[in-house]
Amino acid sequence: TMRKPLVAANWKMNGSDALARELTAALATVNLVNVDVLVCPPATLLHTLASTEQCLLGAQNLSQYTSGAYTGELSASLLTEAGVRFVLVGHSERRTLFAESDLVLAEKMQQAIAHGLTPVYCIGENLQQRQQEKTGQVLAKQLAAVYASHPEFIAKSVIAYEPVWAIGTGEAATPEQAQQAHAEVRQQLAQYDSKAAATVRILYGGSVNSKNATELFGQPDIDGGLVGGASLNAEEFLHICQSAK
Ligand code: G2H
Repeated sequence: TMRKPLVAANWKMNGSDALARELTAALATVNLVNVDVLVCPPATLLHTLASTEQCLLGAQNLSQYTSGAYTGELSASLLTEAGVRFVLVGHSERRTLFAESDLVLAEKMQQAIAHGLTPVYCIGENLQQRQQEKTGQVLAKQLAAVYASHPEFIAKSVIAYEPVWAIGTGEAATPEQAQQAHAEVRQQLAQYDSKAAATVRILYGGSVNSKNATELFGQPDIDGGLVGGASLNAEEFLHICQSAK
């Protein structure tokens, strides 16, 4: 495929300096030429991974503001100075636990792209929405919030489809469920820019592990994964990276 797979680790508020070192050492033992590996550690660990050639570096969040009196926040330019090239935007934990609205997320996407960061824009339906067969609608709304006014952002983004009911539950979507949602996302994006929709990488997230990765990543519209819990074990994460081709 024309889309190079990307496997991303989202450590969330976990990990340690030791894990960062262990992971780079593990990645150095294999030759992962056909897959991009991205690690998104907590911000205090970015420096440990910044000089490694074994993986790309990402942050888990950024501010919607450029600079100023925003205690505790990190701007896009602070992140780029720290060696960051990717940033998660709109992870469901940010949307729900920290009440990040579509409006704020659209601003964060603007900040990321204006500073040359590649945003990994996370979308996905919750269990109730799926049961009510509103998945397509939810994904369309989350995509529209960013891309309707900025179709040119699609080519500069990575998308992560993460069904909320599969996050950290050990219950991943089936490959068929995931493929269907990914195809839907690509179709939605094609309304805004059909060329970019064909080339944008859409990652699956939600209880990816070394056992289910191969089949998930083998689906035609799944271009890799966003891995939480299973990325906290270097060997397991390595296996998942090797499942993407
Ligand atoms: C979904 C995923 C990583 P986990 O949040 O973003 O986490 O693999 O633990 O479900």
